[in-house]
Amino acid sequence: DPFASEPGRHPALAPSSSKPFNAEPPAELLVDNYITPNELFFVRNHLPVPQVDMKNYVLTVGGEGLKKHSFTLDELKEKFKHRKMVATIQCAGNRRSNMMEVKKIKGLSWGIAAISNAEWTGVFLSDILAHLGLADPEKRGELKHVQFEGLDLDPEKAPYGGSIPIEKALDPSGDVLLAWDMNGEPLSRDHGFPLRVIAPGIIGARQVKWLSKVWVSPDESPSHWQQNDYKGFAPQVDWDTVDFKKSPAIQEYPVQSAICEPKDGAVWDNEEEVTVRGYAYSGGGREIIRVDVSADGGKTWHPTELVAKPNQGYNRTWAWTLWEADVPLPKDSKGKEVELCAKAVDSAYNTQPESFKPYWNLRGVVANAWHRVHIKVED
Ligand code: MTE
Ligand code: MO
Repeated sequence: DPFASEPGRHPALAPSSSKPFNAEPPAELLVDNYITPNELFFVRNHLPVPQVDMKNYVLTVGGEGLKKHSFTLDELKEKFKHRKMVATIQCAGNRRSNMMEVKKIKGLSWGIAAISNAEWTGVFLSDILAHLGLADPEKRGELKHVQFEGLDLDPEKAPYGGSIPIEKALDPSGDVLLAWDMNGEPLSRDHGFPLRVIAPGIIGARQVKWLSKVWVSPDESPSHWQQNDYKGFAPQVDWDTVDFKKSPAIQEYPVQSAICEPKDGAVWDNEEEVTVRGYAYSGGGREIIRVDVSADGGKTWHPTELVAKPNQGYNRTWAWTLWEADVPLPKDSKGKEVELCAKAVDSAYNTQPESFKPYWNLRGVVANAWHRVHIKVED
């Protein structure tokens, strides 16, 4: 059994799949903490968790036409400046279950909590690439992507992999880290021990765990997850007609928000107002500037208070925002069902679409329509 040596996990992480392990924390616990406790951080594994023997661990760094280097973890820590950064990771499949309400989708039925926030410590990928000589634009030539490989292998012995554009990797304001530490502790086995990529503002899939290789190339990662997964399509594209070559791999996430409390189906005991709490996040370093909530299915909107938010700078805002509001309930709500909706606005004034229907896609990725929760007001 390739899954015989999986790590232990916190009981609050309810798995949507156990082999490989995939789990999200309860949404109400998620918004209790600006920094997600390590044991509650969602887990998204495509393959068995590898067992890494530190006696043999090295990171290989190189690329087409470049000199190859290998670093032990200690060498990486000695050679390059240490950086700390708070960043949110969101799986591109977050909220797939909401999108599935429109039409069935093949894939894990993630709720709203395939997203978490942590402080990471590591070294800048841009510093390592500068060490390879790539800070000089002349040297870059046709090199366009930075590919990552993990130590987890599929049944054909191909590693998990992903890539990001070289511009993001080289930009010191892009803040891409190779991180060994999460909230002041070494990465746990589930989160990529001993080293992972933190490519902030980009979907989780590219933030390769159990990192073994960084390779600069004219091409994107050849891995299944870069080429034939984590891509969006128009709603009419189905499994008979899909051509994965026709759509670019998702990198930056669009603007997102969700209501974590109350829960869908909750019974509410106050007919005047309802207290609503949730998170908001946008990709590409864009800051959340506003979150609006409705208690009448989107007819009228109320402002929320951004109760915990990052202060990381223009197009460099990598961490999520938590928000809260006391929203007046419509008159005569007693005994009735009420639809709560939330939508966020980011610093590029992007906002969330009203419904999933025109955005439904067969992989169920980037599901970011208004989040809707139905509660019953007590009689
Ligand atoms: N890296 C490796 N090596 N193997 C994986 O299966 N899953 C990716 C990414 N990195 C994955 C990986 C996906 S799809 C996501 S969403 C994030 O890891 C999740 O990170 P987490 O498990 O630390 O929350
Ligand atoms: Mo993911």
